[in-house]
Amino acid sequence: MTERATTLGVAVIGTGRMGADHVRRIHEVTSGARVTAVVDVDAERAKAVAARVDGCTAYTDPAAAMAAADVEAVLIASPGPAHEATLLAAFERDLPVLCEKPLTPDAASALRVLEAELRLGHRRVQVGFMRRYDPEYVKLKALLTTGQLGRPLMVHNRHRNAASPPFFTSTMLISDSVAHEADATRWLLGHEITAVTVLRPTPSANAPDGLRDPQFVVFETDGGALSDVEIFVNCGFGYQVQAEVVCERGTARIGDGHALVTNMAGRWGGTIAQDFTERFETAYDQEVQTWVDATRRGEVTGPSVWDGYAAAAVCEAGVRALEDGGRVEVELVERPALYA
Ligand code: NAD
Ligand code: ISE
Repeated sequence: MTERATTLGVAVIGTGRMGADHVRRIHEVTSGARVTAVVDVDAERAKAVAARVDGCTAYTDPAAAMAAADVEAVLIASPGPAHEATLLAAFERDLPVLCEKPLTPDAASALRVLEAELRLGHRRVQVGFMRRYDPEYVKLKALLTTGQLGRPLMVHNRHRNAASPPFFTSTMLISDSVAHEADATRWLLGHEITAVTVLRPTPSANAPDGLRDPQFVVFETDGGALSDVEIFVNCGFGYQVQAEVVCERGTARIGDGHALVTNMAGRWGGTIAQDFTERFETAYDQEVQTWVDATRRGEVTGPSVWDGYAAAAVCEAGVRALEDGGRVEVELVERPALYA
């Protein structure tokens, strides 16, 4: 494939927390791309974000932005329920897409997206499971791949947010947050998740009224491993994502945040990141750069629509387990050859 000579014109759709951060990233950090359009149903927000970038036009309709001559690729950062319509519109123009996780919030809509990409006949989408680009997760995956530790038996994940946004619901702890561990577990182990159990301790007094926070989720995999997730989105003290893989001959653990340890006045310690933009800054930078580079080469790499669909199916089983209690099996269609 020949690499394109000009920079890639990107439309960023959704200019909230994540979208505005991606606009800044493409403008200031990423090479080979420029933001030529931003889209938000909130016109004032779109205009305010567009004003930060020379030559960027604000739109309220994703289809109008995709029709513009200077838009060659699309980064979707609207809320999960809006992703399907935007993905299908991008497929109509055969535009390359980086779609924030979750691909969609449920398995049926994710399957419709998968079927639409299959009709195109080629991959068009990289799904925003950015942990696959985080240097610590990359090291963990590389170590597991060497086989030195033997067969993975269990994964212990902790996923803590300082506070949840006002719109957060009990099911979103699974579909929006644990979606990351569904993907990380599949990717780290190379297994599909076959069943989900969700246990619910008495909610924290610091959780908003009615929010089932924290939750304890257990995945079973087709490789005979277990992966558990503590999801706690109002822990108060910061943003923490940790993973420990227990194997037959040893264990490996990431996310302790020991990059800087201080000793002072009879105490030792460090700091804890306060949000995802801080903890995963390098991962987002790598994710977007990888997407731009692959797109300019005419390729699609990284987490696929299949990965997005599989994570959505796991989360759907998780939401049922949360609501009804007990263990719920994950239902997946057969994996198409496009995603082999
Ligand atoms: P947000 O609510 O801060 O922003 C969403 C923006 O999209 C809002 O400005 C809203 O007006 C706009 N919007 C809503 N519907 C739209 C539509 N149909 N077309 C265009 N714009 C629309 O949400 P957020 O926290 O930025 O999350 C956005 C996406 O990013 C979600 O998919 C979320 O799961 C994902 N996210 C990923 C990470 C990560 O770590 N990878 C972190 C946070 C959010
Ligand atoms: C958010 O959407 C993210 O993706 C963050 O990475 C996660 O920590 C948070 O819980 C989600 O709401």
